Amino acid sequence: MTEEILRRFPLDGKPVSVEPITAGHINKSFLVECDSGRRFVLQRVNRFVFHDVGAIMENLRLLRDYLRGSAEAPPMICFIDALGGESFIEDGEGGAWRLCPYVENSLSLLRPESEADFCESATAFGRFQYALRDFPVGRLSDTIPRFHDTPERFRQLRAAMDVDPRGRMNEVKRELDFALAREERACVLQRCRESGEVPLRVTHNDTKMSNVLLDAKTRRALCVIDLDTVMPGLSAYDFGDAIRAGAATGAEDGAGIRLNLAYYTAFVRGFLTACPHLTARERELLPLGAWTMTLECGVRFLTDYLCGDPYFAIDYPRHNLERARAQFSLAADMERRFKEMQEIVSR
Ligand code: GN1
Ligand code: MG
Repeated sequence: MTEEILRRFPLDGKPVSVEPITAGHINKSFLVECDSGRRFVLQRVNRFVFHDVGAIMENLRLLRDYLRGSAEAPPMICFIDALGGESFIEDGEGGAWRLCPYVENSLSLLRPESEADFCESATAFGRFQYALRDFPVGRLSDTIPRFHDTPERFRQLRAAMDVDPRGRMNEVKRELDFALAREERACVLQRCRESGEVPLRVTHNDTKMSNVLLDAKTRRALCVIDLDTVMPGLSAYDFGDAIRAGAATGAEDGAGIRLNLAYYTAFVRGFLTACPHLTARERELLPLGAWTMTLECGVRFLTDYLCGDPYFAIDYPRHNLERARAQFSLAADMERRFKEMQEIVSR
């Protein structure tokens, strides 16, 4: 299949190898090498998750045109049009494929290896948001409607509980209690969005460390990737999701993970320096954003576990449950250290 697809893109040479890239829970990616030595990333977009691939590609086009030549923004990864001019290719079996250059001499770190790495990612995501501060946010489509609408994520959890299609509910009583006891506070951010207390921004919405490519030698940020969920959102989403994923003492599915305050501090410094435009209320909401994104992600993993894991790719049968537990462990630690988290932001 990949051979046929590749024939429809302007590669400069013949593809000599196509290897799967295993990072990411959603799309399928392949590293393609041509006989010229040039490398590309071929990607099959997950349509169960992204219903409108055209809308994603149109969002990316709008952003690319807006940021073209902007010195403020970190470069964004751009897809290569197919020979027929399409931004992606239909394979006739429901698959949507697209191609972008592989960024040579770059690193995509699952987790930061130093405070400096993490601060680099903060700067890159912060600059991305800052450079788009005047972009008319309403022109972007919601590629996944209500993506960080936490109350909606709780509704999805309750719907899964009502049906319990895999009979897994008895196994996850403790996790359900943990999440449901926190529902009210978890919905505060969404209320702030709805009341207009904080402005809608262009946000990335999936700000894991691995979504910033670092220069393998200098470890400076090269570009921001994985732009499928760039949508109207709150600054607290991007700050929060980055902290969730990068300022933890272990992996996303690591038992008993806690908050790494030194990494948290490094991220705050990078992000706030890159985002001088945030309002006082936005800054104030950042720690709550970190806690909310962590709890929300746990709720999403738990919901997926109850439903039989249709959404997130898993490596073993209870992987989504382990991920949910890890996120809840991190959220609980943030609760213990919330005052410190707030102080670091206000300093
Ligand atoms: C998914 O696609 P990937 O692996 O970068 C998910 C994020 C989660 C993340 C958890 C579209 O990101 O929202 O935070 O897994 N992306 C989508 O690792 O749902
Ligand atoms: Mg992603």
